[in-house]
Amino acid sequence: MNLPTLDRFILETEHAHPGATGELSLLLMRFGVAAKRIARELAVAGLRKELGSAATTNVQGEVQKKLDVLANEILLETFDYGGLVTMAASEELEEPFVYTRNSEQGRYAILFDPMDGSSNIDVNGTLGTIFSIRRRGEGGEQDLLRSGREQIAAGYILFGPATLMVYTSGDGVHLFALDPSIGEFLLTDKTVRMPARGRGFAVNEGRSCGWAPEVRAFTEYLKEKDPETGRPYSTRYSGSLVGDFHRILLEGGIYYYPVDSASGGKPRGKLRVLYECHPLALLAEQAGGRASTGSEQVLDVVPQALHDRIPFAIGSMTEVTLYERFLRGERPS
Ligand code: FDP
Repeated sequence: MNLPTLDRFILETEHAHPGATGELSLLLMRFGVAAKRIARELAVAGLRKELGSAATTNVQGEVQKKLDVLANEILLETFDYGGLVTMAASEELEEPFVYTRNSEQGRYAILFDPMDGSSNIDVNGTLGTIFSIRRRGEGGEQDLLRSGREQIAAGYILFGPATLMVYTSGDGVHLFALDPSIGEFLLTDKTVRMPARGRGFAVNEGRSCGWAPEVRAFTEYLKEKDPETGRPYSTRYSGSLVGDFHRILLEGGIYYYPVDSASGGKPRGKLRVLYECHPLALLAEQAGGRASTGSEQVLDVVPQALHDRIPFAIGSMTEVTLYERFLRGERPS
């Protein structure tokens, strides 16, 4: 089977848009290169004893794993040449990294979570990298504090049994799998559509003591037996947002990480707006799904600071809409 490579697909898509400069294509292709480098590091990390903590914490006080740091370095280095990117914001960096030698001609800023699902690193579980591409502004960090609708492309790399790259540049969501024998990502699914409803939900229910009663009620509803409405749902929670989102993209359902007010919880939500929620929300909407804080569409959220967090629900239109209804205190009759 002669599947198009990532580069060929990106270039052909670019040619379908007269006037395209080709710069976005180059950026997307670079994420593909970074993905291959990170995948290789992950494959040998256990053998090289590169698992475990790095003895440092990130800006959010979370212990960094060696691979968090390594993936971050690979991504930063990948965009250090070519002159396109002026600024990179990362979960692992307190402030954006400025590419000084690109400052004149660069027209883009990139944002990423280099290693999502870090708790899976030491157990050979699913991991991901989430990324977003925006136009640069003139005002440094402040210019990144904008709505998710200003993203020009977003995607993720999923490191599982196969390495996948999934992206959108506003023209549908496309899925590629890495063929390690030739070192190329090949197109496996074009214009993926998320099912309008699913049968699974992904949430850390062990933390339900800290949730609002409305979130608990929603979860109980999913677990009730009612074959007519396809309940009970099945729980599918991997500890990796990218892994859980990918399942939902293909099979439908909902992932949620609500406000957790219990001690040791996340009173504002756990997931970061700019480099986790916005990019996945763009992918979800492009695939026909929905992403919500419970009261607002995620793409409309304008963060106040680089590492802001929000409560987050993402997935099929049916389940996310239902989640919003529960949070408003409504219940299906
Ligand atoms: P992690 O902190 O391990 O990187 O991005 C945050 C995230 O993982 C998601 O990937 C994951 O869904 C969630 O947090 C897991 O958090 P809990 O351990 O609190 O469930």
